[in-house]
Amino acid sequence: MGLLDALSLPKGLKDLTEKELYEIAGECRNKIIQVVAENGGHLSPNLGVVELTVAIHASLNSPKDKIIWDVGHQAYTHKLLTGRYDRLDTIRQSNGISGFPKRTESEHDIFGAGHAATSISAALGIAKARDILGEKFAVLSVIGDASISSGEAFEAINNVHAIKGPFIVILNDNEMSISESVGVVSDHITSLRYNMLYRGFKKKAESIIKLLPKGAPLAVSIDKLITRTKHLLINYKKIGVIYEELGFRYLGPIDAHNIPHVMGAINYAKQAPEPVIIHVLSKKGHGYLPAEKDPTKFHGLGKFNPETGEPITKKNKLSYTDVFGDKLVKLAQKNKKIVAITAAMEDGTGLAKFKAKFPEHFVDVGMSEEHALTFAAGLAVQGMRPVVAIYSTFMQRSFDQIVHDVALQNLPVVMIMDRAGLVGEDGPTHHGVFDINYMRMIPNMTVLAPKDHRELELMLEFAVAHNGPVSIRYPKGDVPDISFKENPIENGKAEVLIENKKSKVTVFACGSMVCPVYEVITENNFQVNLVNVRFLKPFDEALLKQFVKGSDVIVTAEEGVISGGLYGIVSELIQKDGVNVRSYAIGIDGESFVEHGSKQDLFKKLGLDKESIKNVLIKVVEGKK
Ligand SMILES: Cc1ncc(C[n+]2csc(CCOP(=O)(O)OP(=O)(O)O)c2C)c(N)n1
Repeated sequence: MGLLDALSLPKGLKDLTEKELYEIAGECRNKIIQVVAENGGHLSPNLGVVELTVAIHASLNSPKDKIIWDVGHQAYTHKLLTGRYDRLDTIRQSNGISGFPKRTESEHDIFGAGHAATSISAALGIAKARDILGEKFAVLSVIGDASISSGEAFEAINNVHAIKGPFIVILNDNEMSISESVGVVSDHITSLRYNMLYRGFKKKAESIIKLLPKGAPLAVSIDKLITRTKHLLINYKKIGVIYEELGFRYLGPIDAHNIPHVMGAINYAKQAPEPVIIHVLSKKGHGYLPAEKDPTKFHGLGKFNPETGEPITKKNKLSYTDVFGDKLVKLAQKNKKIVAITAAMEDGTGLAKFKAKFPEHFVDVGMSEEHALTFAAGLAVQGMRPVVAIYSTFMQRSFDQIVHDVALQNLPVVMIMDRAGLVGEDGPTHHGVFDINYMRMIPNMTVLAPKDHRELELMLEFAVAHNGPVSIRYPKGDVPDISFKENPIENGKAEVLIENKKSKVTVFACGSMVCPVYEVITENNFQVNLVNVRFLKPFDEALLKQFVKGSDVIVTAEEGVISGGLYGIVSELIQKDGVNVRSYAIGIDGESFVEHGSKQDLFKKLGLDKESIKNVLIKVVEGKK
């Protein structure tokens, strides 16, 4: 039995010696490596903040003091220190704890997350409420060097001057997003890291902190140091002063793996009358060699062997992401107007090969989905063919840019939405289940969903040649094994896959649901028509009318929310024509957010798996639905 399960946490941290705090950190690190090896999850971001998290909890009084994690993918130590040691093994699994902070899970998870750059805004709101209500507690947010360069973080920082302390932002600087951080803000933070003056400053600050008893008020000595250092900085292109001009007191850089140093800084900051930004330097993957060597691979991963760091299941099938990446390279060989854009996810979206082949035509804008879309609109104005690849869930960030900058001006921007549908273990913050709905309602948009890898290739060809905005959605994972006769893509035309003149039941399926429905029909010899929708917008109204005329029931199948989705489209059109035909939806009802869990479990629970589809079709064919 270790210290972790013997103590009452996080309170018990207050009575520990420095040595014991490091012991706790060691136990957390081992537990995290063991659990992520078994369950998959985020590893290198978590290993990078173990000591930092121990220091935060040893210095503050959670839940009275509020700790807010940006993105939240690095909160595993926080979970271990706040009563979830016994449940960490269940993390990301069906009915287990979440891989992100979640308000319903613990009173210590003051603000849920999953998407980046929300923490400073949320912290400001909490601090403002505290001040209005006359309450007394510290508010602290932890944000990475990539997330702090996102728009929302900038907007929040612009408001910091209006808030009183104790208000602390810890900038966790590891020089990494998922891959290397990009952009001027990141360069600026890096220059703070490497500036020799700051190295000197760091040493001095650290030696002073070291001399003081744990938790002692540091205001006087640090103040002196800051004044001196600030003076030097002004002479050195005002590096670092920028944060002070924005209303923060700047402390750092401090070694994030040095518990007493971080505690010294937090203990100072929690007594400061103004907002304080503490710049800490951490190493992603710290303490686990394979992750230190390749922090990108270990950012988020599946099960692996903890001895070697090797993945348990080797990837040997083709994913939609691979198909997209390879096809875009082929298209760009002929079409010199293509520019590929990612928002800090070049590997995840399959653009690494494109970047290697066409570096001048590749742009990583950082974690800035809003900017990515308007930037693409600008490229399109000048006659380029921008292809923006962003996961469905993060494309939500760009909604206004899609409406206002792209669609309203009818600009030919191609929007690629990977991870559309259920993503599994990452849960509700990451499921991409709303994109059919929000894309299809925008005028000028063309909205596509391929059923397999060949159709994705054809749709991509169509999209880069189309004179207007196009979105293409496809799911996480491998392409299906079935092969179909190839039908060319025609604007606004669906594809009839199974036609059964005598049948009174027609299924309209889109994207990832087409193949499982096809298999269920053919394996069971059901007398049912099957239409692959292809275009959610413009929708093939004529074909729908034709099938509605001959059918008693229309079934829709989609990996997304049905209200306003494919079911919404079909039922609106049926209503419009006042036809008397029943309709049935296979999809996600949208009444509650879909929890985390394996894709397999979620599909079963939501009635999207083959067994559920079969049961629906049996009942529909028998007239019982
Ligand atoms: C809005 C948004 N875009 C993209 C992502 C995907 N994503 C998750 S973590 C991450 C990198 C975060 O880097 P940083 O903020 O520096 O934190 P670190 O992982 O280095 O601790 C990215 C791009 C996200 N969660 N939210």
